[in-house]
Amino acid sequence: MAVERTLSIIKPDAVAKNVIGEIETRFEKAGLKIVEMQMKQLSKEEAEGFYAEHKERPFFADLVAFMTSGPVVVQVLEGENAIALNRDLMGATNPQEAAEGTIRRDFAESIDANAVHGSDSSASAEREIAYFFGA
Ligand code: RTP
Ligand code: MG
Repeated sequence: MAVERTLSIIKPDAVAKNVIGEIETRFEKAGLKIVEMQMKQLSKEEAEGFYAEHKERPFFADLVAFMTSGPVVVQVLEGENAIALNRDLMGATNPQEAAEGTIRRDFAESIDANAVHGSDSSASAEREIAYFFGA
């Protein structure tokens, strides 16, 4: 398996719940290394651009409103199979469907406030890392 990089976001609900450290510990214990990290308040334009693939979806306005509702931690995780491994650690989009022991099962409130984002493919990872951190 190849060493990969993936874009991770700790979303406003998890930051507000004071569980940044607990979430980072999950990544580190699974062997993922945090190689870039920034806490920031996303602007409406930044959130819209980041989730541009969803702009025609009915939940887009709510998603952008949520992602700009408070600070987030934007970061790059690196490790073997990092993209799929991060998605496994996160769990399903809807926390009610997320497997036991996943971040969303343990820390998320709802499908909107679902604690974390992770790139869903190598193409997404490349685009999303460049979006926040440059090439
Ligand atoms: P993310 O991009 O945030 O890592 O989440 P994901 O891949 O698991 O889910 P995705 O399909 O990319 O959707 C992005 C975010 O939009 C919200 N969503 N709401 N109400 C709905 O049916 C619905 N579907 C998606 C979620 O907050 C999801 O994380
Ligand atoms: Mg997604």
